[in-house]
Amino acid sequence: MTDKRVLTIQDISCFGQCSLTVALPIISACGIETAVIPSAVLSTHTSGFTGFTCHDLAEDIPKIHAHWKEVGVKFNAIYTGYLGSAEMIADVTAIMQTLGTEDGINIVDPAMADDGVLYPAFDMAYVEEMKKLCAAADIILPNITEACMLTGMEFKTVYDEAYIQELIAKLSELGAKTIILTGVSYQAGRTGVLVVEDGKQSYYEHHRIEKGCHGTGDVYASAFVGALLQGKDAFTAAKIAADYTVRCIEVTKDDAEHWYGVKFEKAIPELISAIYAE
Ligand code: PXL
Repeated sequence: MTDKRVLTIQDISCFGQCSLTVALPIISACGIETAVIPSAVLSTHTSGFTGFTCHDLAEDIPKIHAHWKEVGVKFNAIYTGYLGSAEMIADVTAIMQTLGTEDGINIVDPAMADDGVLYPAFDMAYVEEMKKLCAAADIILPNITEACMLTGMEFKTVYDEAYIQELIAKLSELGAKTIILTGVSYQAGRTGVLVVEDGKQSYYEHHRIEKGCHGTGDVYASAFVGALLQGKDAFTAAKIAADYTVRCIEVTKDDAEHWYGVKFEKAIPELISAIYAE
C-alpha cells in the first residue's frame, strides 16, 4: 500500500464542529484516505449544549470489526478520540491490535476532560478503561487535565517544570511510547506542546489566545494525524497542528454566534501549505 489510510474512531456530534465532523475533513484534506467508525451519534456535543440526544453504537463496533477482518482491510494508523462509553474500549483496543499494517501506528487522544473536569458523559470507570487504551497506543495526545486524570495527579492551572516532568514520568509508566502533552503553559500569554519521544523531550511554545474554543482538541489531534501520515516527524507534526489550531481560534474568536466550535475550514489552506512547506 503506497498511499496512507487512516481509521478514526470517535463519536459523530451532528452539529457542533468536533470529533468526526472535524477529523474526517481535516485528515482527508491532508491527502490521507480516512475511514471512520462512529462510536456514538449525538445531536450536538456535550459542552455548552443542553438536551442533546445520544445513541451509543458500542454494539456495532465488534460487528464492523468482524466484517473488516473478512474484507482484509488494514490501516497505516488508527486514531481514536471521544468514544462515549467505557464498555466499548476493549473492542476499540482489539481493533487497534488487529487492523493495523505491520508498521501501523496507534494514536489515542484520550478526549474526556478539560479545564480540570471530566466531560459530562464520563466517570472514573471510563478513565480506568482509557488508561488501558493509552497503554496500547504508540502516541497519546492528552491535555493537562486528561494527563492528571490518567495519572491521578492533582490538576493545577499554575505549575512549574517539575510538575510537568512528574506528569510525563507517570504518563510514561502507563505504557504509551510517544507523548504529545498539549496546553503546557509556563507564562501568561504563552502556551505550547511538549513532545516526548524515546525519552527525548522537545517543547514548541507559541502565542496563547485567552479565549478557549470548543473542539480545538479534536482539531489539534486531527491535524497532527494528517501531518504525521504525510511523513512529518512527531515534533514537526505537533508544531504544524499547534499553528493550525491557533489560526482556527483566530478566525473564530470575534464571532460571538460561533461559540460552539472553531471555523477550522477557513484555515485548511494554511494547514496544507505548512505540511508541504516544511
Ligand atoms: O471535542 C470533544 C468532544 C467530542 N465529542 C463530544 C463532546 C466533546 C466535548 O465536549 O461532548 C460528544
